[in-house]
Amino acid sequence: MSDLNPPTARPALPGRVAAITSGLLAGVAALATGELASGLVADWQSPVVSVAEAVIDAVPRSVKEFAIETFGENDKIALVVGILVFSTIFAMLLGLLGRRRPGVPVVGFAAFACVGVWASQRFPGSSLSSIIPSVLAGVAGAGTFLLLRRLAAPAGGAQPVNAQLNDLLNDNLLNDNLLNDNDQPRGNEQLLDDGLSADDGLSAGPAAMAAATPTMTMINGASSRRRFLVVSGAVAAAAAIAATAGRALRSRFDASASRNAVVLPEAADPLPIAPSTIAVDSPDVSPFYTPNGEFYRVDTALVVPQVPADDWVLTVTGMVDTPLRLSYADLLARNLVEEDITLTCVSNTVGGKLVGTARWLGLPLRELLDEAGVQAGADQIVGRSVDGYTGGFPVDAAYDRPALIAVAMNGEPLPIDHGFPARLMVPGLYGYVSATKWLSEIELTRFDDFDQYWVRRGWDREAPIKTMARIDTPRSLGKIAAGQFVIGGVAWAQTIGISMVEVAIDDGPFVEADLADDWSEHTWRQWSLAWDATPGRHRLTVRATDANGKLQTDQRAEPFPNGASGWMSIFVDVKS
Ligand SMILES: Nc1nc2c(c(=O)[nH]1)N[C@H]1C(S)=C(S)[C@@H](COP(=O)(O)O)O[C@H]1N2
Ligand SMILES: [Mo]
Repeated sequence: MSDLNPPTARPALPGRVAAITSGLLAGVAALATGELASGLVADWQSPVVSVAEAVIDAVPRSVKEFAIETFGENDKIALVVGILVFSTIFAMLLGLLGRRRPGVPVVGFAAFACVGVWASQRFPGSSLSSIIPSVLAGVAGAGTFLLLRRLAAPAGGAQPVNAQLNDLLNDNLLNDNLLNDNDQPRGNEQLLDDGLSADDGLSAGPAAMAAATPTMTMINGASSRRRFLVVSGAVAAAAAIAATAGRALRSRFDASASRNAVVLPEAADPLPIAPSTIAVDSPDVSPFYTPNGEFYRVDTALVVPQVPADDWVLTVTGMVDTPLRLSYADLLARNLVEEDITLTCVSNTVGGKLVGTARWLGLPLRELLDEAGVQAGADQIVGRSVDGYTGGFPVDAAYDRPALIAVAMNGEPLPIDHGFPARLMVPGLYGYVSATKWLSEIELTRFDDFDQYWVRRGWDREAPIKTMARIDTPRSLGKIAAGQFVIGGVAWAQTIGISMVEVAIDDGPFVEADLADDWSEHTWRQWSLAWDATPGRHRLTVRATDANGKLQTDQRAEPFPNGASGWMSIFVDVKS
């Protein structure tokens, strides 16, 4: 006991629980401030979203694949939750460290803000002002922490010995270089520490506390603890309101009102309505046209870009004689054409669902290129998105097939998820190179001069879609009744077409399936095969041959780096 400092010379420390709580609430205040700020200006983003998007762009493929395998379609939600969990743990740790050194959390929140500032400035087009949400978040975090810490450590005067003992037991360091501008009697540390952690006095109220504790110190402790709790509660409530308000304000920038106001022109030369003979007679085969709401979605955007049609401009740049600039109205005023095209994602596994067919309305890409005048030597067309994404494909693909700048999908303006106001659509090429959504620029360049988004991450430059057959019914590992069953599915070989689909049962021979009528070499083709199913477990294997007579390869390949291949095989249990 002899080495106890005189009471008046002892600086106060907030209790551990109070310190962690201060850090946590400061973190929550920072995040909420970022959300609120993001609701103020259209191109101010939530720092959490900016950082999450930066993570999506930065993580190696193996991590990305792990995330998709583990969380599936929820991978983006998992990322946001991960960032929130990391931020709150980081903030609590800062709170704890700030118990002795309040400068640490201040630096910590500044660092936190810097990450947000960096993430907000990753694109060449980012406005400088878009750093503001992160800066405000950092200031709110540091400020809230200092305020709460001060309320949690109102000490410096006389303190009961048990508080000092508690300090000695908890800490060995006695010479803290704390800010100590408080004038409250000592004794709160233990109250906050014990009280908050043991949860005993929270409902007792100051009167009960005062009655139960005879000394002045304890009465003051109770009231200062109460003040800490009240302010903490107020911070939490304000954060909830700020975050909610930010979200609500942000919905102002939603592009759906703009999309709803679009009046689509008629195609100059509309495609006929497809006859019913393009479909096989099975309700379990994927519909020929994939409804927009069921069309797969793949992109790197955490928050779908919201581009009102009136604000949208498309430029044609790079190796052209005359750079072009079109508004949405300019685009709609052109002679638009319709094309039925089956889009496929390179990440689609054998038998997977990342493929769909739609009727697209748009401007033939070649018309725009001819107007701009493609210069000799340009061999790559790069589509740039408002969100920084890029895809790139050979200039030839704009001329040897009906590539579009598409504005509509199955008779509706492009859904926002699928690229409103406009996207590229090129038959026969995987979406990552061709189908840039929220298109803002078409740049003519050379493959030698520019690597697009996924090419920088190791995927192939050239990405023709591989011929594939898929079984839609029966389901893999499904159970069906013995007797007549119609096996069915779809097969695709875009730009070539499908001439044959064959199915093998167990180790039996490949039998030719019935094909629905061919509609276009750019769309998939439905197929079916009547099967007299016998009880037991059976393996069904399917394979397609393209219109050039080329059988799809049975060589199994994973999607990386240029698309999956192999024959789809499933097992099915037939009940007697
Ligand atoms: N801006 C942007 N466009 C994009 C992508 C993207 O991440 N960002 N992903 C591409 C990929 S990989 C595919 S498969 C298609 C998917 O289009 P969908 O979501 O309309 O089905 O969009 C392409 N266009
Ligand atoms: Mo894709």
